[in-house]
Amino acid sequence: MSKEAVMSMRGIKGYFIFRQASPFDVTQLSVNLTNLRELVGPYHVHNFPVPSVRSGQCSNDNVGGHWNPFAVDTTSPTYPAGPGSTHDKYEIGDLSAKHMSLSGRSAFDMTFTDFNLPLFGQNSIVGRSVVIHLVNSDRKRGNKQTENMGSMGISFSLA
Ligand SMILES: [Cu+2]
Repeated sequence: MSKEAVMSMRGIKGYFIFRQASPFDVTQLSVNLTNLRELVGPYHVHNFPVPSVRSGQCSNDNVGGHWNPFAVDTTSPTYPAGPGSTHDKYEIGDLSAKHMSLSGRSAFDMTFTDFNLPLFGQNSIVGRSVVIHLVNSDRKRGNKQTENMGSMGISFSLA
């Protein structure tokens, strides 16, 4: 299965592609973004889709907190501040902590392997949203509504 979230907001253009061949395979996450102007940092899968009536537009719509079906405690002192821990230690949706922040970048073109980012089953990210946050957003406040650089829906047509 392959799902794509395409964005073109506030001058930023690019996409996230999520690929997982079966529930028993790892997920490949490809991130390609241009014209970031060093404005953004964290990016996450949030709980709810961007309302379809406004999708494609820049939005601060409430898409809920980070997708975290295993209730990993991000306020714990042992919660990893960045990449390097096994993926089960992070919220499923905390993509930038698991892989790499966008901060300080003008462009970004990377592919990551994620052992805990399902496109199948009850913990799937399909039908949710990807949110890119301004660089000065606090990760621990990321569960609340902070300034978003733009939200975009992950396509969830399952044909
Ligand atoms: Cu977020």
